[in-house]
Amino acid sequence: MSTEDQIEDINALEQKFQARIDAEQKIEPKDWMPDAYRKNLIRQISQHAHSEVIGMQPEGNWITRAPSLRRKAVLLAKVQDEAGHGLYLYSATETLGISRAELIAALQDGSAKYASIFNYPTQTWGDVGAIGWLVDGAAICNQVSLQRTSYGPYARGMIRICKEESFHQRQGYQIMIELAHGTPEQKQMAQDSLNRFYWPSLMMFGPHDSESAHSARSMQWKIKRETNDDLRQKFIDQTVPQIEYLGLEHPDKDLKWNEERGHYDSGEIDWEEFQNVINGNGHCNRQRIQHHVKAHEEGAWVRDAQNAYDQKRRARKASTAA
Ligand code: FAQ
Repeated sequence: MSTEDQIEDINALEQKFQARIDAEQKIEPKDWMPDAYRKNLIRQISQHAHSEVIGMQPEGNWITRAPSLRRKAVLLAKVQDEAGHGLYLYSATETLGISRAELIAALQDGSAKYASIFNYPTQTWGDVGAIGWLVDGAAICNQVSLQRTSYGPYARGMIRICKEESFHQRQGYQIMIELAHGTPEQKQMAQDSLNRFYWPSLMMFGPHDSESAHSARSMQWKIKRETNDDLRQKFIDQTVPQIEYLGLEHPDKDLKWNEERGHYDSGEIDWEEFQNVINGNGHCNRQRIQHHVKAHEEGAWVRDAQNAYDQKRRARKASTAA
């Protein structure tokens, strides 16, 4: 086949692929897909997986210090759920032809990112409430729309994950309700956590659409179903009455209802801070990766045992088949 024929062939395949996407058909692992679609998915889903796993650290830091046995059990369950989300998402990424070991190596050498929010420290119990409420709240906003993403394994993973995230958000908001309606010191703790986690939560949605490198392609392929700015706006709007109910002050002093748009206008995010954090210079970036490397090394014996067991099982199967 000549090079021209090959190009024509690829063009035809790409058109057919886009037609399937436009018709809302899911793309499955064994289907033909453009290489750029595969690579973009590996990038996004694996970074999502890394976020879930690294995201265990800030809250995990409070498991031994939770204020009651009940709170401890709830937080433990939530943090374990995040590990599960990471596993679903790593499995979904592996269906695209990349190994878990390669994905982990990319996280540890810094070539793959994870959500910026997890590089902020959790200084008080109020931060655990703010994370559940705001961080899981922002994650749900985004993930509800990803339930309709075009790649089948990712979409199915998202449906399951969203159910669990809703519980996470409620447990965080409940902590905030108790603090905000508690003693003046507790209320102050809730306000302080809201002040520190509000802006970083808005950054979770990524840069403005005009600055977003991947959005146009991802929207065309329906990997993303809503843009960074549209999702951020949804989150801003839904958070206002929640802050009012808590009786706390809104951290955005420029926030104003815009009758014409039917949305809140808000102050500008500190994009310099965002760039610093995603480029590895946030408060906790180094600590988060060091901790991951240590835990991964300490878990080597589990992977070795699993591999040895698999080898034995395969050998046994081969000898009974012979
Ligand atoms: N942090 O062109 P775009 C959770 C990077 S799950 C770090 O707009 P895209 C649950 C971006 O990767 C939270 N990096 O990118 C939980 C790209 O860099 P690259 C995670 C960011 O992909 C709760 C560059 O900037 N959720 O929290 C961030 O089209 C509590 C240009 O950006 C997901 O991952 C950021 N915030 O849109 C767990 C959802 N924003 O890759 C534990 C799935 C942007 O070229 C405890 N992901 N970047 O090197 C997405 O929806 C998208 O990937 C976006 C970014 C919206 C995050």
